[in-house]
Amino acid sequence: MLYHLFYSFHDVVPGFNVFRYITFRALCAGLTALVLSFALGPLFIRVLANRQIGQTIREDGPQSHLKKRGTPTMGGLLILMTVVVSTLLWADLTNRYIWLVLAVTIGFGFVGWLDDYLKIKEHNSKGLSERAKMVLQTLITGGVVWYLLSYMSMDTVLYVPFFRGFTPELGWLYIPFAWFVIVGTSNSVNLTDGLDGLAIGPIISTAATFTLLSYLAGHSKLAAYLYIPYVLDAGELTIFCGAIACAGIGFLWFNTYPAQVFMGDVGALALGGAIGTVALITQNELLLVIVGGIFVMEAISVITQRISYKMTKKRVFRMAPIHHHFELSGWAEPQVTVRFWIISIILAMLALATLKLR
Ligand code: 57M
Repeated sequence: MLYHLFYSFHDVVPGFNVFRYITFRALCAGLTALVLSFALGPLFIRVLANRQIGQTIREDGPQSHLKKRGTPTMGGLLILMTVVVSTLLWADLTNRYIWLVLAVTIGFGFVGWLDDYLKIKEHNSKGLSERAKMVLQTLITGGVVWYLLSYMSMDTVLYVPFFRGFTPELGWLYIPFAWFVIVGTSNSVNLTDGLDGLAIGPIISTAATFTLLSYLAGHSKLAAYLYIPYVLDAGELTIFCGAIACAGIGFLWFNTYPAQVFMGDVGALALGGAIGTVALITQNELLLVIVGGIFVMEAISVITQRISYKMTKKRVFRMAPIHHHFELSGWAEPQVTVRFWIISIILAMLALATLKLR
């Protein structure tokens, strides 16, 4: 909205021409997200605590987690509010991708909120059943894929990092593939969110990387220079991703060890769904596997543990997801978190390096 307001005066105030630039508006959105997070965070946490919106802790988990009982949860509402407001203020609201990613974020946020709400109401850690969660996520994702294919003439080709000439056409397989990218990312972020600051760190590095990737995807000359797919209008997603990265930094202030607030499923499912959708629009799905490698590793650890336990009654890890394995191996919680952050930064650098290796 501010973009439309300020830019409409660019003939009168020549300086306002700067609002035309995506890079400038992405910075404005990031700063807005930071200011909102820091200004509203303490109040928000106080409201959650007063309303006793506190976390229930599983008895079968690491004993060190029992002391976290009652930590305010649903902090993801603050992240979502900050991201949505910053995006609405600084993005071009005639851009349809912006509305699509906002709808996905709010839709997945609603599913997560329902889960958190049931956990708090029933005073247990069950929440929404896995099946109900999956059905709702699938419905939202179905809507996204239908919109992309029907209205945005989405290219159903797969771009493979390192192999410039190898671009397989997915055809109808694009539909299950897109489902896998969005729902898979959403649930993997959710699994990762089990230690203070653990999920939000890689979300920041992934969103920051996608801030750049969206800009490149929407810039015809740079996209051609780097041999990456050019997606008309996708550049505006730079603002959305910048807002997520900075809202994440703002949230980390309160979620760092010892956490004053957890994001809850409302935050984790929404942020994962949002990142998956941006990867799909910018056609960087395989690059997301590298950038979001921490989320991938967490999901694989759970799948491996489940399969192994079912087939052999033996566990591969002391406990899954893998962050619990390291905790039970004697690493202090902040050690696991910070080491996972370091890995996610390295992965982001590797993913960016692939841009020059095509
Ligand atoms: C959510 N949620 C945290 C918080 C956060 C299939 C199965 C592997 C599923 C998995 C699972 O339920 N994962 C999803 C993980 C929970 O955090 C809440 O949930 C939100 C995110 N969804 O925002 O609201 C707990 O995580 C801790 N936490 C922090 N700091 C944070 O900033 O310390 C979260 C955020 C919080 C808090 O303790 O209560 C969670 O872990 O429940 N299930 C599991 O992860 C369980 N694993 C398991 O059963 N493994 C099995 C196998 C066969 C897969 C095994 O290894 O044998 C573990 N969950 C817990 N303890 N709590 C088991 C141990």
